[in-house]
Amino acid sequence: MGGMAAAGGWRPDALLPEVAFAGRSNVGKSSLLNKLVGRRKLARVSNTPGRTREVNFFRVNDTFIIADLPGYGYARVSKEQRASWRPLIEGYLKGSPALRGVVLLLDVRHDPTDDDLAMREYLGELGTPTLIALTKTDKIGKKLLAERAASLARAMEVDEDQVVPTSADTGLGRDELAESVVALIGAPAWR
Ligand SMILES: Nc1nc2c(ncn2[C@@H]2O[C@H](COP(=O)(O)OP(=O)(O)OP(=O)(O)O)[C@@H](O)[C@H]2O)c(=O)[nH]1
Ligand SMILES: [Mg+2]
Repeated sequence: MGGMAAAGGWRPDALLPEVAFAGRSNVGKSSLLNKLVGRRKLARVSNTPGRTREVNFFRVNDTFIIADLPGYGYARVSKEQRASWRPLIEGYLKGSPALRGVVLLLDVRHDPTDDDLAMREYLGELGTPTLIALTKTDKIGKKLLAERAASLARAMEVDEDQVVPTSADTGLGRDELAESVVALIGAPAWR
């Protein structure tokens, strides 16, 4: 549909309910979004972390909108670029009246970074319904996955039923995530 490149910049009319994908750079936001909507190249995936630098909006089935937020916390971009992300992401979250919830992605192999915890706290302050999607679960075994899911739920202070293990490679969690997103979309606006 288009993108929002700066805080307060263009965004589509808030006529349809909206869900946003947020997370660290390279965590797998664009890949999971593509998997979720069943298109290969809807959202751009790359080996260059920090690639998504705008809020990109995708209309799904003419019924809702998914916003792919720029990844935060990538160390190798310039200071100015990093500084521009926070107002962009926060401006989007505050200025999107149709936002129904956020899917916050965490790489299952890593503990949350300070940026992840700050994002979680910010969403908590806003009162935004939040789901945690664990990404790249194909990279670890099943037994470890159960442990990681429990430990990451604790670290993020959410119930385990708000945590969805996923893999853009194997498709694990795709249907569960779709159901959860549809539930968010169907819920009344929280603000
Ligand atoms: N094995 C595996 N690799 C994945 C998975 N999801 C994403 N990747 C890889 O991780 C890298 C980053 O994926 P992206 O989807 O571009 O990540 P992003 O969060 O959108 O990154 P930014 O747009 O830079 O914030 C790519 O090389 C993907 O192929 C997954 O579930 N399993
Ligand atoms: Mg991306």
